[in-house]
Amino acid sequence: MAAPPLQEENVVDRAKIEHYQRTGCIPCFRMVERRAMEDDFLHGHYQRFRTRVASGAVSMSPAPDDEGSSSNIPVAACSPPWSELRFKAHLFLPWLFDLLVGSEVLKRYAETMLLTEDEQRELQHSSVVELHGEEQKAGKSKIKDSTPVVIWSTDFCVKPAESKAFFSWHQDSTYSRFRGDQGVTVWLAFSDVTERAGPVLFREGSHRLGQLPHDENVGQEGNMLAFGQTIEKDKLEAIRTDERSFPTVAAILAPGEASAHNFFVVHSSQANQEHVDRVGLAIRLVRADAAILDAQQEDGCDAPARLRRDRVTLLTGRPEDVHGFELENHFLEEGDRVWRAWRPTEEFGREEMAEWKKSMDREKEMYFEGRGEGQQKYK
Ligand SMILES: O=C(O)CCC(=O)C(=O)O
Repeated sequence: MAAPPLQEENVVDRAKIEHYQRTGCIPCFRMVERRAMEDDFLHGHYQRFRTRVASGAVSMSPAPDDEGSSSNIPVAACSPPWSELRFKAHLFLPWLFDLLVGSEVLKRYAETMLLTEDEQRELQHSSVVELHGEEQKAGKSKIKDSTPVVIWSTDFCVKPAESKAFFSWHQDSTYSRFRGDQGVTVWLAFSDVTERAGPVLFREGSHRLGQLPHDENVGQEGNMLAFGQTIEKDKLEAIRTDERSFPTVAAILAPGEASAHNFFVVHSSQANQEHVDRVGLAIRLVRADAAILDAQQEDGCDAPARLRRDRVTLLTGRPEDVHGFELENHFLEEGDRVWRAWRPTEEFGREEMAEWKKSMDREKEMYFEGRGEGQQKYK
């Protein structure tokens, strides 16, 4: 089915992209069309999801290996907790999968924000209209042949009403281990995000600082990050007090609007003082060629290039152009080397939950590599 034409307000214009390249973030753009937001579309879906999880009705069948175990002791189905289900929910919620993978706006922003410097230079020669105007509205893009972009992960970021929950100052590159030019987080608002709701705060221009050292504060009260990771004190102080070089900007959003930030951008968010929960979905987008790790990226490691094996969802480009990452929404049919597409069709369905579990296990393997058992827990 052809994608619906983009509305004027959704067109990615050169000014926004130049702003992104200069500051490392876009504080607000409309991702979900206004007309699609009627009837509390996003928040309603989210509420039903939460209610179902809270009722304990989400159950995971045991893996086929367990079912066939020789012990003859039946293995009980388990109910994964919210702290896990909030990750990669697009794999078992068809509405969420379609919202992301079907979004022309997300695709246009993704492929434009993740251009390499060479690709950017090449595109300087294209006119604004060709690149970002009429062609986009017609569902075409001049840059569609560039490197594919994948959804590396998604996570619901929920700060309960009037809670002290916060995210300390950090960079998304730290544990994802992708560089700033390889990854961008698009943060989609599911509720109104006012000044008092603890919006995401960016330090503009901080992406130019590259990877900064972080300290861990595991178990720090209220910190919603898995390891309480925070930029090292002295470095953070230098950035915090330099409002001239790194101005603070808050992502104040209405439902359906989104912000975007480069994986190297220093950001945080403070307590939610509103009487309602603050709800957003962080969509982590990565260039498909980021699966190829070079020796430089591996701290002090002289080993030859190797591939990352994270499971990811293809957003733009062709499955055959993705090397290293394993695709969640495309697979090679055995025998005839033909790519087939996959999408979730049943909410919390058996097959859907099995795919989700496979991806979560792989994500944890990559994210917690080298950590002890006790620390392998998502918040
Ligand atoms: O939801 C928040 O307030 C912060 C989330 C965040 O740090 C991120 O999405 O990278």
